[in-house]
Amino acid sequence: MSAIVVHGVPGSPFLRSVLATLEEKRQAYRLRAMSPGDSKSPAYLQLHPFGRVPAFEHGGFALYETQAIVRYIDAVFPEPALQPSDPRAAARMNQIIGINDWYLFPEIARVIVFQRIVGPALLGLTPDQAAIAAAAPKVPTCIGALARLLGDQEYLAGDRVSLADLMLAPQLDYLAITPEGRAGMQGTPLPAWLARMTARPSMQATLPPEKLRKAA
Ligand SMILES: N[C@@H](CCC(=O)N[C@@H](CS)C(=O)NCC(=O)O)C(=O)O
Repeated sequence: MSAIVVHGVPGSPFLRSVLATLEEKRQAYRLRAMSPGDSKSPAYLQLHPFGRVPAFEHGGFALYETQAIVRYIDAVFPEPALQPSDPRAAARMNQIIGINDWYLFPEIARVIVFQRIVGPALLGLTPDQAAIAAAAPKVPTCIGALARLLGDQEYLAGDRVSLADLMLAPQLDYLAITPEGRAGMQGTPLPAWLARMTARPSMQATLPPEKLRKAA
């Protein structure tokens, strides 16, 4: 089997989704660890023209966009299946991945997690309180929607872990250690789900660097 290479900045939640998916599949991979500025280098832009992480290579096939990568991994390495076969459960999984890509990351995590954790820990920045205050009112809508979709299920798309869980857990693992995220998740089933997810060997094997975990 061809070697898998994943490019990314350690600590990136999208990178962690790809690595945790590979861990769930018990597939070996090589992480090409990048520094934050490297994603805009001419060499990396050949792999990912939008200059984001992660990027993925498998036997001459190069791919970017996390949800495309994790779906590819699930297709190429079928066991254990990480996408439900039931059409409604699959639709829920896709809906939740969409919520991550359109609302949770760009409107909330990219601001609050960056300002409170990533910027201070990796770039020495001081949190921009105005940016945090502008993003905070969006937390209840997004977290509330995710909590309702989870309901009393074990995992986001039903009783088995799916790509929705593997996309969301790295994002919420960070958000949960910010005051805004903690308050938003309090009283919902999300903390118990997150505890279940973070206890999985795949999530334990892909923990962010310690300085990021301690920064919140
Ligand atoms: N849609 C992309 C988003 C990836 C993304 O935004 N990654 C962040 C790190 S978690 C990044 O590259 N940030 C650098 C930047 O915004 O320049 C995906 O799904 O892979």
